[in-house]
Amino acid sequence: MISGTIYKDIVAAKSRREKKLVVLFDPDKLRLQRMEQALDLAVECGVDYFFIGGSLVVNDMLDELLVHIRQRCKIPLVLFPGNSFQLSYRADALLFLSLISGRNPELLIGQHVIAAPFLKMSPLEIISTGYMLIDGGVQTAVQYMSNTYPIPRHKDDIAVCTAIAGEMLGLKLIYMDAGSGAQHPVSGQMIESVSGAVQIPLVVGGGIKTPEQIHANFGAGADLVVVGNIIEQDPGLIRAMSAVKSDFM
Ligand code: 1GP
Repeated sequence: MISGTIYKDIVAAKSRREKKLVVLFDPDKLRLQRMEQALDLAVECGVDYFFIGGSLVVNDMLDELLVHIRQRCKIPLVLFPGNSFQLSYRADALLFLSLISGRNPELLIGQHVIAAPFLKMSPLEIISTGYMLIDGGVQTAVQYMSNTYPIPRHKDDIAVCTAIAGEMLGLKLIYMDAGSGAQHPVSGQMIESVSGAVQIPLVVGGGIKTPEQIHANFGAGADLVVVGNIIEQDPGLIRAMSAVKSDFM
């Protein structure tokens, strides 16, 4: 893969109405045997990206994990960092997340200032992302760690205005996340409202468990869907989940 092309590829796919499936690996939650199975299936079934990160990473496994995956396959590795410690040159790109649903200045701009000199020197493709936490029915790790309130799940208008503001600020992606292990994923109605209001690509994740939910999210306007927990539990689902993309080609 030529470096610096991930965002361009995402935009090009969106213009062709193609959809992308993302598997999230949380370095702390990985069980090696299942990850091996997930990697094999991801390659076989054409998973588009791996996101790597978590709200709180306790083990110092990030570099090791990235090297291991890179040895096994060429699927682009995109850092999805919970904080400015989760950075590594061994990935291909980084979602430079601004938590625009919250009002915590550290996660809107503070950590970004700290990380900026490292990122400026790094070979990573930096993708500025408006990260919107949506209430998923349970208090998720990201909600606690970020010290922010999520957007209420039925307040589509707040989500729409937040996404529009993010786009106007020049952010390149909107990521609507109900949080890992959410009881209720982001609703189809909210996805539809937000995707209709912004031009930039839309990433949706949190609590998604079935190929049918992925199909519904793509149909509602998500350009990329992220699955994490459920793949950790049952990597075999990658096959049916990847197959959903062909309905949108
Ligand atoms: C969380 O969107 C991701 O940030 C994935 O969530 O682990 O619930 O699939 P799950």
